[in-house]
Amino acid sequence: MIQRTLVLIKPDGVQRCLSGRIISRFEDVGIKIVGMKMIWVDGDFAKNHYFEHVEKDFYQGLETVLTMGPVVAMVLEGVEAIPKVRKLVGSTEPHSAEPGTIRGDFAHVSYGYADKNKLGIKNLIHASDSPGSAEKEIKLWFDDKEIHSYKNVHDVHIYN
Ligand code: 3AN
Repeated sequence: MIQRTLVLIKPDGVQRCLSGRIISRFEDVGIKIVGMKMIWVDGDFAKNHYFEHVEKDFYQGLETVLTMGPVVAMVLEGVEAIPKVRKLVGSTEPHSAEPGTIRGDFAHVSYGYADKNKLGIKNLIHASDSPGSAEKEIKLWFDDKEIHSYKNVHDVHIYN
């Protein structure tokens, strides 16, 4: 099934100049970028995006990290793109993320270190975790007119 998913290169990824290398991970597997922009969000927007975490102990650090600079927001499209992108991203804690994943290759910090130093965990990237959250998150970050249907060189091998 062809799915769309929301991916954010968070401010730590943008500021570490990793945007291009992260985007290449998705392009390399044939996943298509159908929407992309740079946006600097505020605390209210962050609370909407992370509504399910607002009451948690780590929320303030999470908001601080998401709002500390612009993010690169993308809508990606591909076959079972939601789980595939999550697999490419790797597990939430960089310390535990497998080598070969984006978080495992480009970050290493543990929850223990972040909590002890009262820091948000800087794990570079966000990716929708289910069809329901992808639908909500794409609506929150993108207008319909910012999402484009077009053909690229992978289509011939995906649709044929
Ligand atoms: P993911 O981004 O892998 O989908 P979620 O949705 O469970 O992870 O959590 C959203 C964000 O909240 C994570 N990306 C991470 O920055 C932060 N977070 C989640 N759990 C913790 C935790 N136990 N301690 C600190 N930050 C956390």
